[in-house]
Amino acid sequence: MDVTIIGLPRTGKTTLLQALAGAELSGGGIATVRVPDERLDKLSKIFEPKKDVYVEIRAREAAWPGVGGSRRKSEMEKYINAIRGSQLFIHVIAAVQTPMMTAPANPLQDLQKLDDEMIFSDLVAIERILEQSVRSPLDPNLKKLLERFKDVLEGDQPLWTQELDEREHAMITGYNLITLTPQLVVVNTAEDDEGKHGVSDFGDRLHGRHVASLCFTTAKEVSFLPTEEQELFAQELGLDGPAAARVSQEAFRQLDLISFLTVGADECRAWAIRRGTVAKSAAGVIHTDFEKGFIRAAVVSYEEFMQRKSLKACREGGVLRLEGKEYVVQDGDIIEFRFNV
Ligand SMILES: Nc1nc2c(ncn2[C@@H]2O[C@H](COP(=O)(O)OP(=O)(O)OP(=O)(O)O)[C@@H](O)[C@H]2O)c(=O)[nH]1
Ligand SMILES: [Mg+2]
Repeated sequence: MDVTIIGLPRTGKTTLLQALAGAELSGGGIATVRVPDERLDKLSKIFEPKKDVYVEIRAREAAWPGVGGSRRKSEMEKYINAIRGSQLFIHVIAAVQTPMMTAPANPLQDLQKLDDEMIFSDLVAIERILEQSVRSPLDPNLKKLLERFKDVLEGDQPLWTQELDEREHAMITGYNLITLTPQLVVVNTAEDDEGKHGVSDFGDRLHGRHVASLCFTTAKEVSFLPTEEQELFAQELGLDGPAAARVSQEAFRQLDLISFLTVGADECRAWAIRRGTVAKSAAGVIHTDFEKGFIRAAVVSYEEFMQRKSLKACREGGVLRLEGKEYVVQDGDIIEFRFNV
């Protein structure tokens, strides 16, 4: 999953990225974050596979071009290229005075400011497309959708608030509208204010976004420790856990993702899918051949499995179910796909 950290200057974006990566970042600036998964930890202990593969989040930072004034088209293009393909924006706001900040921290105002900029940017983009359509007419359905979006934006609402069906989604993705990408809000707090900034601080300005709050500098220090020590140190500091764990958990919530697991002597692995995904599509996340040749899925829940600790015992105990292509995969399902190639 690709995510981009956005936010006003000096809010702590780089610090968060380093905290997620657990290291100083090299040139490319991409942090690969392993989504912690206790279930996979435990399954790997049982199967002792050659490798275990966690869900990965690739995160990078993109500074919004020229806040509050001069913004050249080339800068905007650069920005759009930098964020292309992101499934989620992590919108960082600061509730703590960071060095070089010129005014007292005001997280609500910052949130509003960047939201306004992004909404305005989409509005300009849509107006441009509609103007051009006078000369080369648009598909009537696309035009209708753009007009609907224009109304939404003019009402100061970002586009991620809109439910789109698959057809609408396909029509609009090429246009790189910035507020179509869902966002998670992450608040950079003072050390003693961890977890204190929540939904109630921002009210309806969140437009449905989830909020996580943590002290980025502390999070960075914790993440630079050896993995075994991180959890303990976080506990001692009274933190909810390491940053990578907390932010990825919220990212999953924001995108309504769940994970299913595959197990075996070669590999134990976690896979992220949207809640509500049916077995046949879940198979396609692993391999298109699995989806095309799908026959059945043998499924056991993680909890049932852990009572027996082997697939053979699950089969014998009658808890390994055979499900068809329409089965809605549940969080923590352990699945073995049967397919034809
Ligand atoms: N005191 C304090 N300083 C912080 C905190 N978070 C970040 N900083 C400092 O604030 C400065 C800016 O942080 P960055 O992470 O570079 O912020 P940024 O958003 O990436 O900044 P730009 O990329 O320049 O827009 C750095 O010197 C950080 O060490 C914090 O929670 N407390
Ligand atoms: Mg930075």
